[in-house]
Amino acid sequence: MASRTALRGLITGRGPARSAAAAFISGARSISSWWGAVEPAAKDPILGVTEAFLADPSPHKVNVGVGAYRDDNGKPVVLDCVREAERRIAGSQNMEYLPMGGSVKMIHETLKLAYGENSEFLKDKRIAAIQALSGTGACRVFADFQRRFLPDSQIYIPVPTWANHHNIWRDAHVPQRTFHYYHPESRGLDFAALMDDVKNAPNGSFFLLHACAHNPTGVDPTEEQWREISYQFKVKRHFAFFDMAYQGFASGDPERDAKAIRIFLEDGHLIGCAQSYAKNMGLYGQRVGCLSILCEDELQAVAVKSQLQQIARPMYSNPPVHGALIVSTILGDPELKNLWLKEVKGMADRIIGMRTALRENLEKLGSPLPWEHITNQIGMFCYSGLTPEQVDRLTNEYHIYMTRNGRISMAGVTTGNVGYLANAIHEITKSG
Ligand code: KET
Repeated sequence: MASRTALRGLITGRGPARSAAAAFISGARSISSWWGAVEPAAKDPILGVTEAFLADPSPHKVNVGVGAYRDDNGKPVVLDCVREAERRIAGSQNMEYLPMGGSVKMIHETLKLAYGENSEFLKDKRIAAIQALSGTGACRVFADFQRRFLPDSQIYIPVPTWANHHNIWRDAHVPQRTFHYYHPESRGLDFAALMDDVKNAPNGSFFLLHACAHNPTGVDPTEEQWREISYQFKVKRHFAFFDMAYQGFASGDPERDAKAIRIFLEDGHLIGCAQSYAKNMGLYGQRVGCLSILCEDELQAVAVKSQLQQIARPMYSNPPVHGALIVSTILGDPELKNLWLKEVKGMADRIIGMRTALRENLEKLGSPLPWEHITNQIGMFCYSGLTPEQVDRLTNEYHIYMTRNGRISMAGVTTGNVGYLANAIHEITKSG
């Protein structure tokens, strides 16, 4: 009985039950001290929102937390190109292990998306690449590689960034520094401060850059600004690591969304890149992505790839096979690839439509606040400017779930809930 109360306390983390949990834990410690000191971990700021949403019985609840695309009925989407690939694969797939580095065919198609269809680097075999456990896994293997071969290096991370970037480089024991990115007053890029930070960082520093559709701000540098950043990186001999989790979601066209990377390549940088098919192919739970590092020559690429594989082997041995086969089936067939491009554009367009609808609804309600940033920002998210306390009110009073930094996943906004969302935002912001 006591232990049941204690366990409930441990789960809910509240009141007397919480103390009962503590007492239970210290009692347990006398029997076995192994895990007695383990405290419950803090909730993840993004995935914790999904947990809270799922636990809410309200029929009005809205989830604009995690960056996961929904159709206009609020339902998860399996793309038609994926369904067709599944149909073609059915029956022919065996379940054998992939090589440590993953599917060669999937990697080849994936590199073409980042480096260009006719990339000389691909032809010259200068890119060391492995299939990764989606974008997160790609970042993590890179961070471990950085730590292993350049143990004195640090990573410069934008403020703000995707919360998990901090966890990834922390767990890889790479010291973190930050650089200016977002300018809250203008709700745009703080380009001058960013450039100062790039100039003031020690020569040869590592920078984490969002290739497009910056998360959480929805603010990207312009092409001209990317050129200046690339130039300054060249002067300072910095290393650019691109996290590209949203290729296609910024402009609706994956080729255009690779522009920042292409500028760096034109300028002769040896970049690193994390790619993910979670969002742009809707393969979230399949965990399929790619880590690549552009090297000086083929020999270096062979060595680097072998070391990346060596990091993967004791961690997860080899990556999952099914998602990789879906990707290579789609991208290896011109007809399916075209269908995919059309569907990516469709997702991006629906999000743009919802941006306009949310802004219009707020303006129609007579909101005294400016909301142009909703339509100026791009990609999956709107960095609304709502404070953590305002977000708490949205959740507690209106059952609207989002991250406490005020980020709204526009991919979760629909024709059916945009009015409700706008009204709730208006109610909690109208008094200033
Ligand atoms: N990078 C960025 C910038 C990013 O936003 C995500 C996911 C990832 C990498 C990793 O995605 P993966 O599923 O490993 O390919 N972001 C959303 C989901 C999450 O937090 O895991 C999000 O921000 O909601």
